[in-house]
Amino acid sequence: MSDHQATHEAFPTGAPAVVTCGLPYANGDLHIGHLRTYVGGDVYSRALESLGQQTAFVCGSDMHGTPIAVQAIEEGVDPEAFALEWHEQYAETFPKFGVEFDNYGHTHDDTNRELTYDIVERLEAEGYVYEKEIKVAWDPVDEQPLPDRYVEGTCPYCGEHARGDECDEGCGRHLEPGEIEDPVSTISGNPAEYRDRAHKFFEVSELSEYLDGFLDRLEGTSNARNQPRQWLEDGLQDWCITRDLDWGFDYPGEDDLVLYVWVDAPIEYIASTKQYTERVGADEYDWAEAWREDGEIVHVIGRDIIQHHTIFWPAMLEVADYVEPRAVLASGFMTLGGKGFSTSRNRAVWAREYLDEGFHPDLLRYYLATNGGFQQDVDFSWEKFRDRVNNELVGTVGNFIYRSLLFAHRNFEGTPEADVSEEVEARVREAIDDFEAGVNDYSVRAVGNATVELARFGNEYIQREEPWNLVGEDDEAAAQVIRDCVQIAKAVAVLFEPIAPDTSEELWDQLGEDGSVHDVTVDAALEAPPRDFGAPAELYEKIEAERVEELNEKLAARVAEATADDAGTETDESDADGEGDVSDIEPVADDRISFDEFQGLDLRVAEIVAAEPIEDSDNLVKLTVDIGLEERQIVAGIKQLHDVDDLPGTKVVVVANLEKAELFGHESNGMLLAAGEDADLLTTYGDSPVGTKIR
Ligand code: B3M
Ligand code: ZN
Repeated sequence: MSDHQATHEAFPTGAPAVVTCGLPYANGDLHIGHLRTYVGGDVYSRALESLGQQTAFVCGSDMHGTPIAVQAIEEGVDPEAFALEWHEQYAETFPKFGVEFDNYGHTHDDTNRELTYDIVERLEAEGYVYEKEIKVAWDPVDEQPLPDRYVEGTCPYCGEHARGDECDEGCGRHLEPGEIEDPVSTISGNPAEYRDRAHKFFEVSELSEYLDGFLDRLEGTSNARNQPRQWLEDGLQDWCITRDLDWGFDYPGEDDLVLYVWVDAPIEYIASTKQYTERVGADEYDWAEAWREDGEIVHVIGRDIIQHHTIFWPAMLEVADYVEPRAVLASGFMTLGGKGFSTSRNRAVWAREYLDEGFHPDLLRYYLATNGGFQQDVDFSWEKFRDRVNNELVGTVGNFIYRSLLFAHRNFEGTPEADVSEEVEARVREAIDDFEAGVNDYSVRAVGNATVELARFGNEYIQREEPWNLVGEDDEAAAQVIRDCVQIAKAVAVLFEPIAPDTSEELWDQLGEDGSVHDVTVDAALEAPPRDFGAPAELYEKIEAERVEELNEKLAARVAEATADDAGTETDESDADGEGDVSDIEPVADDRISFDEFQGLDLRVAEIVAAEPIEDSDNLVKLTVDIGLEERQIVAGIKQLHDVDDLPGTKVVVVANLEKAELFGHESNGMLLAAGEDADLLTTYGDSPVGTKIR
């Protein structure tokens, strides 16, 4: 369930929706850490369409700014040609993962140029732009200005090493020109000095009150709604919207200033929607209605660019008289061995590499969309990927579909003549409700789980009803069970389409359906399947353990190499993705407890002796735990991170004097300590024997 009161009418609404994904800088290969946001956006927009919401899903390449200019200089090529090449590669890569934008543009084209100038002129006309002398970093030897990523140094807020434009390794703040301390050129390595230059500023500080109200209305993930509160409370600074740079859109009327990349980049969301309308016609989708009247604007981004999407961008939209965002979904980062993906250090699993390994894109989509909550940081492992694929896609979804359709085909040549039972109809309705609730809670994970849970029910149902024992004995009863199972299979095709578009289409064909499952809405899950269909084929294939071993070896070698490179302190030039962000950490509780109260906790070293998963629960495991004095049964929600079979033998820390509780009908006598939403189990550093008291 959502953790806040929804402030807008629930989806589907009568208005056109726009779903966007953060624009990738056109400067390097895509890795699966990037794909997490793009798959998330794609799932979300497909799910909205399945609810009957009119939706445009748009994005484009970010061609401007120093992330492009610095890379192009390093490679000795023209920035435009450099960026265009990457742009074309992205445009080809996304569809290979089923990420199908309605329009994929780029920021350096005429549509974006016109809209950008129009919006900047409105900001000026409304009196929100002024000029001010500021200090900018300058290379005194090369005689050139050093904007943003041309310079690095020390963050004035937290003291960490930072890029000129953001504190990527520390507090995550956006840094204004002139703010970074001890500046050094990233191009020449020369120590920089500060020189006075006149620049344009957008008066964001005047919009604090508006933004305060905007944040009250904003929906989406809680990180995107809560973090900006702090920035507002600290007081907003005006925002420098020009740079001393050759690459970008010229600032209107100024020869030697370009617009800051973060001005024209989000405007591409509008430009890309406009291009979509230009292609399909305004009757089909009207960009102007969406952006100027009453659209439902949903931004899907990485959590490092929350500030740009919840402060600068809505401020621009407000002054220029456009529709404000309805929701921002900010994803956590993907890490490898606990560290951020890094393009320049080759610490990554590459998008292309994944496909070259021969894996189906839907497997990765499922893993990315449902492994952990959207805002959680997720450590990638092939092991976990394999677990999810084998247990859920193969074991639960694929297994149910294949056994049901095969039985139906062999015994009834398709769908048996019968009406769906009340029980199964109600269960399908429940799955549709879960799906719809997932969309309104902005949870792509819940959208995915709705179908997996339905398939799990399907397996239990067929197991319980044993149609194989009914055939020849009670054919009518057998027909009823299989009729129900085929209905569930059809519902799986419809409801799983956002997560696994390609295999859902395949299932749709296997069921003998016409057209594309992409074009139907969730109601189709309750409509009767066609009478005849042929022999099914397995939808998903198991991944063997040896494959994972191979992949792990490759990856471990790469991570070791990248980690060795990290011994230096240089920052990553090309990545927007970094590591832990202090602003994401829960604040320390206000109420202090006394030492006596602490002593009241009886914490013990213990060892897990046996573990079995609890059916019907996503995370709960029933454990037998040796606490030295006795063995206890404890129920713990730890399946997220831990493989149940690996648990026996693990040393843990137990609260031994906690009240007993009953969870899913099982007694729990004590509690295990674990960290975070993943429930990362606490263990001991040395080998203290079980029963040892912890103080
Ligand atoms: N190009 C990439 C990033 O900072 C940046 C996003 C623009 S979204 C309008 O993640
Ligand atoms: Zn900082």
